[in-house]
Amino acid sequence: MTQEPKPGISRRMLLGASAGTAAIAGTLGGRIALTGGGAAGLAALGASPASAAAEAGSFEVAPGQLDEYYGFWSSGQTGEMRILGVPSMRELMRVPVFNRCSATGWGRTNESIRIHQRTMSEHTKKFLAANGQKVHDNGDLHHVHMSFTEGKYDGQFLFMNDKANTRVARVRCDVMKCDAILEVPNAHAIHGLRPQKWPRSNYVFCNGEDETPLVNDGSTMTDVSTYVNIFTAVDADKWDVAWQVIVSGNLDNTDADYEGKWAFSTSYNSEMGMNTAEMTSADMDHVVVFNIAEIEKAIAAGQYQELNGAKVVDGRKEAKSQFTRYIPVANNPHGCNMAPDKVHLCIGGKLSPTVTVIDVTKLDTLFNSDADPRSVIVAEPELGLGPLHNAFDGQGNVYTSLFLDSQVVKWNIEKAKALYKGEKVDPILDKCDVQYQPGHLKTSMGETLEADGKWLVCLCKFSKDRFLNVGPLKPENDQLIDISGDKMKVIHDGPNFAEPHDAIAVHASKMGNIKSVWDRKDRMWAETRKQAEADGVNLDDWQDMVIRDKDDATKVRVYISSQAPSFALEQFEVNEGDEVTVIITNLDDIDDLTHGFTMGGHGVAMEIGPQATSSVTFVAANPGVYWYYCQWFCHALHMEMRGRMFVKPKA
Ligand code: K7E
Ligand code: CUA
Ligand code: CA
Repeated sequence: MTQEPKPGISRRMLLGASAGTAAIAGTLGGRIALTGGGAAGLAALGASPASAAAEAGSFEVAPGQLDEYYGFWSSGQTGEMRILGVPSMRELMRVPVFNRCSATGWGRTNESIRIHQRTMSEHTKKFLAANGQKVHDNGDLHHVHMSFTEGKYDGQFLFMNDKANTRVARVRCDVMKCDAILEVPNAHAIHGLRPQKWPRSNYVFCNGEDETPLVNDGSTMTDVSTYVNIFTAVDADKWDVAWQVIVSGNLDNTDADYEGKWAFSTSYNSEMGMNTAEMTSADMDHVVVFNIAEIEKAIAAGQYQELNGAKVVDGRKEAKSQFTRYIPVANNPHGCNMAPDKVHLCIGGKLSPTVTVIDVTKLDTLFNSDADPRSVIVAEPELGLGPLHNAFDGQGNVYTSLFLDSQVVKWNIEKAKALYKGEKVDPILDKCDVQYQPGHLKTSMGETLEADGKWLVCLCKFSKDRFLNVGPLKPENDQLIDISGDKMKVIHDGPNFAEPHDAIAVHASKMGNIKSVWDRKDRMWAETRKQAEADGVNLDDWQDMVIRDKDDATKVRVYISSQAPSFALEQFEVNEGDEVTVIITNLDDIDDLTHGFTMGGHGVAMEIGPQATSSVTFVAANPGVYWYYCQWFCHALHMEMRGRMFVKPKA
């Protein structure tokens, strides 16, 4: 469905008018009222009710109204997580994770560097030392997923991957800050990532995509027989590796079942090829099934090898273990999505125009008998060109992105199964053009038992002509599609920056524990508090201190509290060459009263939320007067919220 702008009709009106009959009405704790009264909605925008009737139907999240869903978006190579409102598609927040953030100081403040450094490998430490950096400041964040309790989102954590530097991270939902990053050993390029769904997210499953020698110490590049890929289960609470499995072929996307028994991964390189021709040479690749109970049993019995601190078992085909089974599927599969009916696992064919449907209740027989591994396949409908990912409406239907066809196809699982059995039925219910070439797509609550079939976000890799030209680098296009009726309807074009791969839409009722003010004792700055205590400073008090370290006279700690519109300290003095740590505590406890600290000319800026403490360390290399200021607009006298650092020349 296309939306041709007409003279005299604003884009906003078009949005209001193009939603078909998809009026949504909901209240949520009295906070949310999304009303779909066509005529009333348009009248509020100053349009005539007559034109509303002509276009039929309406939806609107008017100014001051709240969205029904939180959308958690990945940002690809930007390295952050984003929060959007759905269905308005308004961007609400950016949460820096693997990237450096100029606004919040993430990746530069001591608190964030500690989180980054806590689990850094020796290899990375050496690399960063040689390159003069404190942490990697790029990431490639593809997949964001929320923690589950019994198959439903529990609003506790969000988990995400960094393909670029083989890391996984956790974001606390109560404050929407990253609190743990793990560099996964042995594996390379963590791509697919999913939490366990049942009984809760004890594990986060992580796919290593890039093959390397198991012991990657530079002894060979050419002996490809030494290359492996690694599947990792991360302990979601400790944020450390629980166990790893060596597999045959590589690993692309992953998902878990609703019984806590299995994890699944697609592999596009069962060939273990080192170039595109080799990686696409076989007729079939495979889906790996991981038997969680069998792996846990072996780990508990000590039947594993330890490699770089991780417990590793061998699940390769030739090891003939009870850890894995390999189900052949058409060459170069991609998406891996477990349906909320708890039975059907859908595998995107990518090079094949099909989606392969696996009945997970048949998997036990694969582990207990010599059954043909393909006997667990119950449907393989041909849907269109380039099927990548699958999403669900909770009513037995699947939405599959067709990359090459630039379409979303809606199809029915039971009909596809009937067709597979030889009945003459067409499983395809609808096709919808999208702009253009979609990758992931996600339905509201669709990867949980509470899939509600209301909205579909379709993340298109290209926007081409949909927006004003902004130069050779174009935005991507995240489209919102109404799936509440029989026919899909594109409601909204959402330009987005490099490069969302995946998103989830979580009903706002799941997010009740988000705070507006920090807890003064928050664990994020436990180490800073400890240092303050040792220095005899009370962070909860309106005070200021400049303390020279007892053991290292070149180290200075400057404690400053802030209350709009002032810093407790209007000036301080250090010596040329000192390593200065500025620790700021925001004593304001009002919603939305964030202060900042920017030290002019020193590459330093940070956010200090209400009741938060933040600290940053820099070297005062050059003598002179430097102003510091609050860069977060906080008061009518915000411009005046500044002070001076004097750097005294060496004698
Ligand atoms: Cu989930 Cu883009 Cu990493 Cu498919 S991947 S598109
Ligand atoms: Cu404090 Cu602006
Ligand atoms: Ca292949």
